[in-house]
Amino acid sequence: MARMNRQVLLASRPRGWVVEDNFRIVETPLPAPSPGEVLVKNEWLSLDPYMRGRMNDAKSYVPPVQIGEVMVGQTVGEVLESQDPAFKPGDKVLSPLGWQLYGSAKAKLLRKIDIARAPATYYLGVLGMPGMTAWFGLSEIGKPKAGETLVVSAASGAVGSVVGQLAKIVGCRAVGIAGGKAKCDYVAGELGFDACIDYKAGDVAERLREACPNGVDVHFENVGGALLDTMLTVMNRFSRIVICGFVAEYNATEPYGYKRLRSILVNRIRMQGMLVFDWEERYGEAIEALAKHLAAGKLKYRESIVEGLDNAPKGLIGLLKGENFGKQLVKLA
Ligand code: NAP
Ligand code: FER
Repeated sequence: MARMNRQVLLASRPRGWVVEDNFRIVETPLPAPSPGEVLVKNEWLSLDPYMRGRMNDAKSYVPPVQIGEVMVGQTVGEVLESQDPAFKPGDKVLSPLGWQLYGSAKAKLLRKIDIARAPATYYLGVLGMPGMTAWFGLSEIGKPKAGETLVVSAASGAVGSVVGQLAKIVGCRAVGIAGGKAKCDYVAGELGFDACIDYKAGDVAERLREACPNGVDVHFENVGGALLDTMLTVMNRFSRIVICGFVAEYNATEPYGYKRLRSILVNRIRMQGMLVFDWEERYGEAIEALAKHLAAGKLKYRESIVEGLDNAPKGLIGLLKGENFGKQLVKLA
């Protein structure tokens, strides 16, 4: 019997929280590569918060996933067959093939990864899109200097864990915010942040004032909502806020009503949004720097793994609820 592909499609658009019924799993024939294309067997799928946004019928930096289309996502996998001279069977590649076991992609959309330098999965995390988000968000927007205090939310996650460790390398006081004792113990213990605040335990403003006796110079926002409002009460004059993500709002049906924006005026805060894709031409630079810090033991990293393509919907829902502990991946093979 011919080998079959397995795909997770968007079946319906969520209203509020994503549910498993928003996805549909299908079997299709294995795609044959056309000239200029490469057939890839996906081994790992990255799950990322932006995927929630791509399920909405909303204008964004790219068109949304259409109903009946394969869910978007980056994978790492192995080349099975190549119709392009740049790739050969056995090459390990980073691809945009999404939630499926196999796929054919144009060669120019694939990038070879060096698994002698780092495990394949790292190219979806610390050496991939999330790591580069941390790198460019900090170096280009947050611009932390030695002696300054940085706060990052979702601090145990793929982006946040790198942000805080990079801030420590620069010589900052790094304070994380995360949900629960286990995540906070990891952030302040293993990752070496100076402190970590469990926002689920309450009194976040008070805990922030204790953990940041000199106020906050750089805040890296991954969460949004009430947490960002609270941050606005502890920011210093001429401080910077990097607006990286609003994960607390992605499943909300109403936008959050911010109450503390006057602090931006009074404290002359510079708040800027970022999209990692704006630095696409400079990804190599970020990967080099991050790989160097990894090799020097200065960047610790952990992953949360869901087994099997069919569990990808559960994995995404869990990620958006904070059930992941580190970079969320799906093991496909
Ligand atoms: P992650 O931090 O590994 O996982 C998401 C985390 O968000 C969860 O583990 C959870 O941690 C936290 N969270 C979820 N709901 C929350 C809530 N209501 N309040 C507080 N925390 C909540 O994910 P990631 O991939 O590193 O992404 C982090 C952020 O960066 C996201 O907002 C994402 O959209 C953004 N991002 C932006 C770009 C860009 O180019 N702008 C690129 C990549 C990622 P806790 O258990 O600690 O709550
Ligand atoms: C993300 C959140 C939002 C992200 C991208 C966006 C790459 C972009 C949203 C938009 O343009 O509408 O985590 O990661």
